[in-house]
Amino acid sequence: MEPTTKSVNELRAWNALAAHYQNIRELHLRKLFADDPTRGQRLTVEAAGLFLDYSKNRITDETLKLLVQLADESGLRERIDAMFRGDKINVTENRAVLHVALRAPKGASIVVDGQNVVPEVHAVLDKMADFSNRVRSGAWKGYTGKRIRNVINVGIGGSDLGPVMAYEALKHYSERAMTFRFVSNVDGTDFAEAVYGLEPAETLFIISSKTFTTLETMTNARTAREWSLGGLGGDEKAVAKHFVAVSTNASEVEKFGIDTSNMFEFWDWVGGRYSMDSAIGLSTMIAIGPDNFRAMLDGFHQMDEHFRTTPFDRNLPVLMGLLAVWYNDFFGAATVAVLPYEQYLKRFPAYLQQLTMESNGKHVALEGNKVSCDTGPVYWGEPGTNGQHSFYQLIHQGTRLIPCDFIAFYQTLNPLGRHHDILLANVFAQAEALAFGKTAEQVKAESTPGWLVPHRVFEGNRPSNTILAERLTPETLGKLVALYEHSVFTQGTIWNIDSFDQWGVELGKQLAQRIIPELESKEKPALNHDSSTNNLIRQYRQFKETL
Ligand code: G6Q
Repeated sequence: MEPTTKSVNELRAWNALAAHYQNIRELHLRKLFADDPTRGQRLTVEAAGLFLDYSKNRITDETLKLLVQLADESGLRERIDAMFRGDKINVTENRAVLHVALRAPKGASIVVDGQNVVPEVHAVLDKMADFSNRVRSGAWKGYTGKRIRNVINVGIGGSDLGPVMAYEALKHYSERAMTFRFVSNVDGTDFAEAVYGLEPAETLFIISSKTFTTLETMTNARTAREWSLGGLGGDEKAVAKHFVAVSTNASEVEKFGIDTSNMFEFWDWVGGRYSMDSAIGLSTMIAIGPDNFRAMLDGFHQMDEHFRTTPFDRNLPVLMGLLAVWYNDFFGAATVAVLPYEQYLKRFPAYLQQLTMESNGKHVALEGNKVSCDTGPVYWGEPGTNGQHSFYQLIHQGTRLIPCDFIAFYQTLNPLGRHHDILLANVFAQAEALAFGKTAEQVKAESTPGWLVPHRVFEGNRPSNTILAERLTPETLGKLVALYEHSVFTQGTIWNIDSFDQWGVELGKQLAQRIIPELESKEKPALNHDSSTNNLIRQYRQFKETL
């Protein structure tokens, strides 16, 4: 099928879905399951070791057929091919989108501007591996000859969230003799707490910034240099032993004073929020070692291949992306909850927030016209079972529909008595309760007083996906992240938006640059903002004068 430039609500499948929605909007999951005793096995798919149960979604076979048609009519096949081929599908920045090249095996060929980028990717990986091994073994010494025991990644957004999430997710595999910390916020507290109790002589900073110009990162990097040199006697030569950079911008790295032989490169075709598997993952590699890092890349690659080659009706990321569109645009569900039943994945929802919302939080289609439907839902979540004791109430009995992704593992990395069975019982129970609820009859049958019955009824019909995998390994983490990356891609393709730019973050940055001198100037500045902003600036200046 030819890709289309039609707006999404002009597509045949979209209109068929709108009509179909009217027919099935009231259809209850209780009925769908009662009518088809095999539904719980039938609506499942396993790929690359991830098992997806999507049976507890408010869909019929007809819904699925129409959603797959929507993917076809939206040109998803062509878009996938274009991405993997290295076409410049990030049109507003005129860039290829090739995070898939970061995990391509050595012999693969992916050509950007006439050049196969895969050998460069592997050259950087080898350089990272060599460096990581030297730091881990103690062969890399600090300026005073002491070995490095602490690694601090300084970066923000895509240069922070992936490394933080991956470190937490893979802590089980990490070098426990070393300390890993992360500084992102320009709030000095972040830096102060990150270095608290650490020895400069044993501390290595990784300055991670694609552009090497980001205000927060460069501010933190300069503070780090002062802290480091301050503790090492002030000799500039110490910088080479305690600072490395991950960037695309060699000249800025050099200006900062980092030896470019200690720079780990990546490329403009790697988007920030798609970069945890590039050199931005250097802290991850030092923590878990090169072999584990390569296993993670292999997991990513397995999911890439599944996404690239599998028919849409059995394609995990495509199915998840289509279901997200179904709820977002037809049920009007504004959010998706991601609920990992795995403590190590505690930062996974925060990571996904950037991946999903920076990618698909767009109101303009590729051609520049305003989109005709809602785009990117809000992604949020917390690990289970903690969430059950806070916000799940709203998911079960509130007035809003919140589709949930439950994530769990058959095997725990920390077997302790009955913990894991109890954990898994909870995840299964939550999905069951959301789908099937509890009727007034059931509540009455428990001798509940009449006035209390409505409060104790669970309507049910609240949809969820359940994703299961054997164990949280580096490889599994790679698969999970790639699953969501490609689900985001699928959604963005349906909405016909550029999932790879982020112009929405620019205005605030520019305004902050204008306000900084207004806060710092000795002279009272002439303020030309709105009356609220002017007043806030004056309030702050007045307070500063009292110090
Ligand atoms: C992600 C964004 C953004 C970026 C940060 C940091 O896709 O582009 O979050 O990662 O703004 O940018 P630098 O790596 O250039 O410092």
